[in-house]
Amino acid sequence: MDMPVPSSFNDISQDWRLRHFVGWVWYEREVILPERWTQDLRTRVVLRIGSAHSYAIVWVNGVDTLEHEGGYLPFEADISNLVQVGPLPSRLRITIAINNTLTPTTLPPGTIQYLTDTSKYPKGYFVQNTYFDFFNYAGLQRSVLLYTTPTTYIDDITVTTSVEQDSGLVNYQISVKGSNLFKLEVRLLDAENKVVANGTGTQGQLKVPGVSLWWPYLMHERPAYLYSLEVQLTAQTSLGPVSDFYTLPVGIRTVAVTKSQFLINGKPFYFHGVNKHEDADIRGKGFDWPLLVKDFNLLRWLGANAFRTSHYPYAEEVMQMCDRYGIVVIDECPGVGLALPQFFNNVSLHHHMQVMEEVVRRDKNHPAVVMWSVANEPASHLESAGYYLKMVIAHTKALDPSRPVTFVSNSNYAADKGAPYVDVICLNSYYSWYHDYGHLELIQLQLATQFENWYKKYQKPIIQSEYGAETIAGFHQDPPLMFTEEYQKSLLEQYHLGLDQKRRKYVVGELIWNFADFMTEQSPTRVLGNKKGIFTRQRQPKSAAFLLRERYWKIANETRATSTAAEQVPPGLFTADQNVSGLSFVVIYASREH
Ligand code: BDP
Repeated sequence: MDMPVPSSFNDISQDWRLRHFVGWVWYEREVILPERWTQDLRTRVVLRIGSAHSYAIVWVNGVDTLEHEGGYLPFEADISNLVQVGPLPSRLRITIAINNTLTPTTLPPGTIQYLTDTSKYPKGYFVQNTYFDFFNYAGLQRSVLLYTTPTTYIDDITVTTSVEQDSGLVNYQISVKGSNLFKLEVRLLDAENKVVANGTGTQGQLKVPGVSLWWPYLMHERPAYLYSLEVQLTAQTSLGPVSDFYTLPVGIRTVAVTKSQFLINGKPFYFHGVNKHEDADIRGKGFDWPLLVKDFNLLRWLGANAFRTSHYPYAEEVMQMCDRYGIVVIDECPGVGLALPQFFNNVSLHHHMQVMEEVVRRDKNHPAVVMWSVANEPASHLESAGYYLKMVIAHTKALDPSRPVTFVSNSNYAADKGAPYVDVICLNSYYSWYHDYGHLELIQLQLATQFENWYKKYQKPIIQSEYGAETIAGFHQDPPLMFTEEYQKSLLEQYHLGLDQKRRKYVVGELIWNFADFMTEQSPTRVLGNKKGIFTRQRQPKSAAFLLRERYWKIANETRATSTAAEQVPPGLFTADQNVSGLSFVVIYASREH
């Protein structure tokens, strides 16, 4: 059958078996390569898969080329040897087999359960059990690309930044592959394309006097300032000279954590934002530009300055947008559903560390990423989980000493075995929803107890990383009853009163669960998915969105590092300036004066 890429395969067909399918699916297509790709042997041809959920094997012209475990990160292979042979035109058959089965050693983990009572189930009947609350969409959910580089090429760039008085410092490290006979020239350009610093060689430090820092959205009159690092490679190969060029957006900023604050550029930062999912009608978790730009416009409308990539790394285009819009990111790996003791084993630990390597390698240069999250709600009261989290966190810190590391807990403060190793405590709680449901009057007391217990024990800044209520858009009851828009609003209001008690002390953020309604497995407690969104799955606001918008703009105006009068009110109209891969245009549809 025809299958669009990128898209999840589940909601595309009319066949219910495909929607619930567990096992191997096969994608295949043919492409004809341009002659210059296959005839010029100084060209390297690469096949890159943005993500394949969850385990993938790739064949090129029937040759087993590449395997990858883990659904939300990219992988690639040099296929030059396979395409620079044989007659023209160079026809390429790409075959990708994908298996969405989750096992105790995948991330996220899952179990396969065989149901053997033949009076109820046919022979061989099994179900996939998962321990997380979103639908296990699968397939080629991000773009599959063919691209070229010269045979000697810029393989990787690592940038870290710091600030000294009014100068920015950009440390770079460049890895070149293919030859040792090369020259590297490095230039840093400002937003007006003026060269502000330059260097040579594989590593160095660029100094930017009078630096424009990268600030989060609403924290400064000029947020998200990006420089461009241009790297020019010239090299000698046995077939003659080659050159490669790469340009990397660079935001100069610092991140630090104290006992009670989260600092960006030395100023206290308060996360007021959302948790998201990659999720929408029909495409499932398939990457979609219109959806993405709509989501960013909603975030800006809301006055949100941050989100967490609950519960897996999002598409790279999302991260690029965050850099450009100043939306701060807690970058979470797919360590979700670590609910059973058998999931904390050595094979899983090794894989989890490898996944962190892939996340850090992919996202290390994004100024928007200010913290790594290695897991969501693991069974962190277990001794084995304590050791496991300690190891994953230590590994992540070794990979990137420049950012704090956390995991998101829903354990009791006294029982949690992972909290000693995090820099920031992230807590999920659902008072008056999963506990004491209907009793909104208990929220403030229970929230105060939660914060005080955790802070007293750990003396670390705390983020309320989830709270919320299931809400069916259009359901109304006053006085409020569960599942209505009034109940969601009232629950939020009670949480906000509790948060306000602590937010100038040691609570450094609040992230609503969830930005939008999203699909889950079917269950008696889910009505066509999880309905805790403040927007519907189609991105229309519930009443709570307006409540949150008022709050976020108010907090932003209070906590701004510097401010201008023009930005004291939520802008109804603004200029959209987008220039990221696959989306390169500027639309000016109204000026502030109108
Ligand atoms: C939290 C989970 C999140 C769920 C949410 C809920 O972290 O993935 O969707 O609960 O139940 O515990 O809505």
